[in-house]
Amino acid sequence: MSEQDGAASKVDVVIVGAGFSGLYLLHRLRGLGFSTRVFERGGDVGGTWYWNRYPGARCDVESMQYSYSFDEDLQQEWHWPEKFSAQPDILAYANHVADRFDLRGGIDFDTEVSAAHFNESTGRWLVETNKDERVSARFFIMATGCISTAQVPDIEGLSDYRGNTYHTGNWPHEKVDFGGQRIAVIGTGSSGIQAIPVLAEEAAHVTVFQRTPNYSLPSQNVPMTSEYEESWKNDYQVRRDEMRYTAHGSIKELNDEPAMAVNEDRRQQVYQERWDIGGAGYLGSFNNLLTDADANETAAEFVREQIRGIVKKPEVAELLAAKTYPIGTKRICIDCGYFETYNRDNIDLVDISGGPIERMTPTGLVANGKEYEFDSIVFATGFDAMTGTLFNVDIRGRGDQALKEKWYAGPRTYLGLMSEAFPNMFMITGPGSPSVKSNMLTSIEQHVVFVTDSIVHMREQGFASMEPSREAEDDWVEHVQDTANRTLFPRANSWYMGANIPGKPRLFMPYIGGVGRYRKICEEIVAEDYKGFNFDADKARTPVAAE
Ligand code: N01
Repeated sequence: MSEQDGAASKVDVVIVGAGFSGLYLLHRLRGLGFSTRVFERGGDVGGTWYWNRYPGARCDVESMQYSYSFDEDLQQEWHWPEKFSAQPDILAYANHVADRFDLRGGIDFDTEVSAAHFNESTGRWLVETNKDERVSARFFIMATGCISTAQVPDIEGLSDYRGNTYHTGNWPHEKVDFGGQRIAVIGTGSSGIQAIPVLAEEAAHVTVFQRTPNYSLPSQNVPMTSEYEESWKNDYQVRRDEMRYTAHGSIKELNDEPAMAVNEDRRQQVYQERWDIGGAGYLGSFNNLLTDADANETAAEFVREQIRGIVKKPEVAELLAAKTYPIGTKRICIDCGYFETYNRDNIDLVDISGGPIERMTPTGLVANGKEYEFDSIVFATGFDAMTGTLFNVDIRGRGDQALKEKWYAGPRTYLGLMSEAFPNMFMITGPGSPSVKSNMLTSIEQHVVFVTDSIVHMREQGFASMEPSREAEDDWVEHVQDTANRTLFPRANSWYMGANIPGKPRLFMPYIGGVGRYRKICEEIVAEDYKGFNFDADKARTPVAAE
């Protein structure tokens, strides 16, 4: 694909995705006077909240914190109905933002970017869509989210099955009526654990196929109270600033002492208090739960004991109690009555840890040598996370190098923002940044500001392109891995490690050094004249300017 092949329009920036990253990018770049095109494969805004409409879907970061901070009026005016919001409320918020800042008209919906090639002679990206449009852009930004390529396992005979199939990450827009149906749910990650209690309320019978049990904590979700809302709104500036320098981009109290520094009674008391409060703050019960295996085991065992207390059938409770990896090293799940659901008469749990689902049949599936019949099958089987969506676009940088080829042994980025040999291409919350190990909204805002500030810097300095040095990238990749290797995270077969996708390189993809630490590193890099980035000052090429 070359520019002579007929690029129709020219813009400063092409943005892929109209989720929370793409919306804020569009708003900010417009305000700075850059011309933009935004392509979104969905029919409307919202990204992950547009696609993940399964029953029970909600966010497990508190809404007062899982929201934009860039506009004071917006954060003062918006009202969240619950402490942890349900998917429809978060999607309504995304739509409100799109309308409030008049963003919708700047987005091409139902349009997928299929390729983006960097042209070395012009210093521009040629971007191609599935609607055969070609756009030439100075900057190319992948704002496509970290968990947006749904994964249906390659089970023999999948196409033979004649019932309905659904994936939690690609749920129909119209209400699905499971009334009177026998349904299967395959997968017990965050999505399955949220969906199963709601599905069990509705369906005649639910059979859950569990490959690996997950640690899940109660959300203890409650309706928003005016006192709580006001406590945030009266203090938003201060609290948002605090969030930006925390470990996970949200305010959760960390008990800054090691688990073994207190006696057993005190440990149990701390765990009980945190369990009762609800949410992921449980993992902050002590400061070494994710670095010390013995400390971790005390927190894990407390959760297993809760499961044994909730689930009436002891053999089911034991199957649900995770034992093969430390708590928190697979994404912690937050639920509304998940374990309680197994006390219902209309649910069965099938352990498939000993071997995969053997095959699908026209009426159901075969597992552990037994045949099951279902009216519908729900795949809650996760995503090709962090890299899958980047690889779905044929991205080629200098020397026609494909991103997929460069990253064959794992993602290689500087700060999770850029990759060497791909000039002027940015990723929002890319691999190697805190991304999925943080409150995504905090990290998205930081990346959007970094990227747009960099583009403004280039405009002011008359630079044509920006790209990390190979050395800076190598050092960062090593730092990301070293940081992960000092924790317990590599011990779990998680999607953080790429372990859920057959053949995917096994390495820890997000940066676990902490949101605050990462932000300070970025600030220092900018203060040191964008240390580690090379700028092409070739004035023969068009310097950055609004077109
Ligand atoms: O996906 P997952 P998810 N046969 O990969 C199983 C975010 N999120 O959609 O553990 C049988 O976690 C797989 O088994 P195993 C959040 O970051 C957030 O649930 O690989 N089973 C696992 O049980 C989350 O982590 C929110 O052995 C198969 C499940 O399917 C991320 O999205 C809500 C299988 C997949 O779990 C992804 O969550 C929802 C197979 N062939 C999601 N293949 C909130 O904010 C996979 N599995 C609350």
